[in-house]
Amino acid sequence: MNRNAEMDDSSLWRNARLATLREDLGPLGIIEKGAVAVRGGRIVYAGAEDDLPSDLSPADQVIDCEGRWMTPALIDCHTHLVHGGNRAREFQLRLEGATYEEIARAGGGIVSTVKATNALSVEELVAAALPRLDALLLEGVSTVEVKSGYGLNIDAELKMLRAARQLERLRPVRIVTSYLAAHATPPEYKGRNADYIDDVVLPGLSQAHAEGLVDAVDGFCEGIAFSPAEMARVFDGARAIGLPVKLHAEQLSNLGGAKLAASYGALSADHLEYLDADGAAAMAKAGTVAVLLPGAFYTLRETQLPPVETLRTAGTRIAVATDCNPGTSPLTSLLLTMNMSATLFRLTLEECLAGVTREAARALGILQETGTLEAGKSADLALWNIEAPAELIYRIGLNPLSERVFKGERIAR
Ligand code: DI6
Ligand code: FE
Repeated sequence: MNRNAEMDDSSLWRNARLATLREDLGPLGIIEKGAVAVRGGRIVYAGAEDDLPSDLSPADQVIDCEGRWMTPALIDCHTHLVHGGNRAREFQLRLEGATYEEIARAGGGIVSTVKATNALSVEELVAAALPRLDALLLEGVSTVEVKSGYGLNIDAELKMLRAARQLERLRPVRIVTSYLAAHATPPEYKGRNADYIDDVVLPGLSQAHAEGLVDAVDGFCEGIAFSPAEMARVFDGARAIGLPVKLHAEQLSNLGGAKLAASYGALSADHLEYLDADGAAAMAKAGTVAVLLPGAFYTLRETQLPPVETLRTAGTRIAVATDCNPGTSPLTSLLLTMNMSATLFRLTLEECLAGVTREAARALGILQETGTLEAGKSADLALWNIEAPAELIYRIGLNPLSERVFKGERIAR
């Protein structure tokens, strides 16, 4: 991946068709014949070229987009990108009939990735994650959320978060971290979730926070993981140090996790196949974004669809993400994620595109900074070789990215 040697102080992107994703401009926030002016890495104008204030033109660099479509750079708001090993063998076993829950209860699943992750150094974790990160970036992604959760002891959880932060220094990308020690119970704490929370999850959170490694606190609320009451203790810990929360909820059953998350003002509740109307309403009221993860739905051959119509009726915001993880979603393509969201979940074009831009930014609490083409935000842009936005969600396996811009800097494909 090449980076331009020098960062131009000012640039002007003209002759573009903009899908700004600004809600006040109607579906996709489209501006035909648009221009985007950038100063010091930030958007100072995104609108009709005809209305461009004269002091913003010329610029150090003027780029003729030749009528190409521009969107905000894409955001993957739910990944487990940093981890050791892979679970191809488990995939093979599932092909022979084993279920995800059976594998998890037999000590496979998450726990096998925990072993592989514990065995690696920070540098090795970074090296393992980079190809996955690069795959995302090549499709126009500029922000990636990365969770811990395969360490399950304090040192290894911190190691994962340090690796995640390191990625930001090695690539032109914004990394947002989530502390997910409450992902699974390690074998040495089997049947003793409360002790695991006391000994590892909460003290590890304090340490990680003290080192500036945590942007939010996550958990896996499920029969095979943590109960709502247990998650509430973790969330109390997050609240005590002023960190926002989010939750893997209602993925395999309905335990009321989404409602719990909403009661803590969570940024998002994720998965949600088994969510009920009560949970959707509680999320809408709290402003908690529903993050749908079609890669896990697909990989697990889930048949229970997330209640999309219920979410729409409730007015719950919807984002979509890869859930990139070695067990249930070995997926490193947001374009394919959008296609799956459309075909499997019947999300509209607007929902798919907003789901990887504006709503994904909202789910990470960074909508002020990125996620739409709007003056004041970071100049995180994606330019596409397409005739219409629907092509972004329609094709399977074609990457039409022309170029990506991160904080005003042009990144060659
Ligand atoms: N839900 C998931 O789909 C992943 N984690 C989670 O809480 C699966 C993690 C794994 O199987 O490794
Ligand atoms: Fe996940």
